[in-house]
Amino acid sequence: MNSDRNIVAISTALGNGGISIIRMSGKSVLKIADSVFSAKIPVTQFEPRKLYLGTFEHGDIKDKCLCVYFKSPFSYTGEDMVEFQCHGGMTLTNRIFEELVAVGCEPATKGEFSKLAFLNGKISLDEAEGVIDIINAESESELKCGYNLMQGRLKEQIEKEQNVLTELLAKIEVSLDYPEEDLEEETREGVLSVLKDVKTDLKNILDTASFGRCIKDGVRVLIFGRTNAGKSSLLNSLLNYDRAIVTDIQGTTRDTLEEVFQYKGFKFILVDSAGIRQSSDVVESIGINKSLKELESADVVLYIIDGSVALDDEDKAMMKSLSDKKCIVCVNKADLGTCIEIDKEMFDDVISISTKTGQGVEELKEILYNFVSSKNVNNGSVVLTNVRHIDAIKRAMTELENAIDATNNYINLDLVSIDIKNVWLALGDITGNSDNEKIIDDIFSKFCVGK
Ligand SMILES: Nc1nc2c(ncn2[C@@H]2O[C@H](COP(=O)(O)OP(=O)(O)O)[C@@H](O)[C@H]2O)c(=O)[nH]1
Ligand SMILES: [Mg+2]
Repeated sequence: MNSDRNIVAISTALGNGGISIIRMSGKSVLKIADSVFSAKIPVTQFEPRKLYLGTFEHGDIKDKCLCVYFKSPFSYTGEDMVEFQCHGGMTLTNRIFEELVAVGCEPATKGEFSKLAFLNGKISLDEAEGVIDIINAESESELKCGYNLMQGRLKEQIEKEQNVLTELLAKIEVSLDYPEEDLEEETREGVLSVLKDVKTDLKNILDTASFGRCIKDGVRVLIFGRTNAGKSSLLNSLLNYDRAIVTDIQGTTRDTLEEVFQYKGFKFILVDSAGIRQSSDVVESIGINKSLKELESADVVLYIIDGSVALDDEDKAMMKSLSDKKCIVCVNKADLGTCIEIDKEMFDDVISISTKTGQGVEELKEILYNFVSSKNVNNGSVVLTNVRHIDAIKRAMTELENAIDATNNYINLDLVSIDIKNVWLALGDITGNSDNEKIIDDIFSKFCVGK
């Protein structure tokens, strides 16, 4: 695609910094740059991908800055592009941007540069989404997933399956074109075996979604237990600062409190909750109900017990109800001595901690880390973190089931091939080769202006 638009945007974050980058894309950007920038040689004679020092001068704006030209198709958008690296600072950057608009550029919309890159065949849709993920990454693991996506790791796998399906469709076509050769039965066997292989591959990719969700949304860790067990103290210990109020008064934490905690590149959402006890206080009771509700959405429960006093029936009942959850029992206040014994058969992990001395806190972080890394089932570079990709693979799997059922039930292979085409199209939604304008617009609207 090559429209007549020449677009411009400020690509760096607006604020006071050393340098700002303003970039343009379109057929006439070299000419536009020539009208505002002067260097040793005219801009129109610039060698591509080489930085030139010169002066930006237009209207009442003047700056000594760098300029670089990327010649189509070897640019991010695939069109001619020119970038200015001017001195940072909101006023100067905005004014240069305004002058470029004055000389014929149109302000780019959100994600327009990347959309052009997609429309010009420079990147696939999922690779573009990898770019957004890199920009928005809050943890190293998210960054890694974004990088792999941008590098086309998912695309490679999806296109591999699509190629297998295309070959299959061709094979079916041949068997239908030459019915006299009696190829149909032999073909049917082959079709079934290939479809089953594709199903295994897609299932393997889909199985990474649970790990992907933990990476993208963070692992939800609920700190749960009786009042005064030391839940808020543990939150503070894990965060390494006093976030929650800690007192020896029962019912101090009345509302749930969430904080993000990062460890070895993973993101955990720590949820401190109101302690469980019978309470006549209306606010505290609402808090207690919220804690119980949080149990449903937690990936991991840290059940905190005050180990310096005997377990009561309420503790025992509560622990029993947690046995179907990933639960780490933290026997706290080890500095005061421990007088209780926990049935280690019932829980994955039981550790002795003291938020006062820090004992066991590092061990607890390791257990949380091992929990999330054990979810990395396929150990590969592809991890599904994007609901749009997950949805497309699920749809592809449903169509695949239809194709397998139809093949098993001796339905004519020309009808089976319709299901196979649908699998192909559902997969195509991931990379964007199924021409769905709505998805494309949705994706690029999530970008920032200038990317
Ligand atoms: N000795 C000792 N006291 C602790 C420890 N952890 C918490 N506490 C105390 O136990 C009381 C209740 O702590 P808090 O974190 O508010 O408990 P929560 O109600 O479960 O949130 C406070 O007085 C804390 O100082 C610990 O490891 N050792
Ligand atoms: Mg508390």
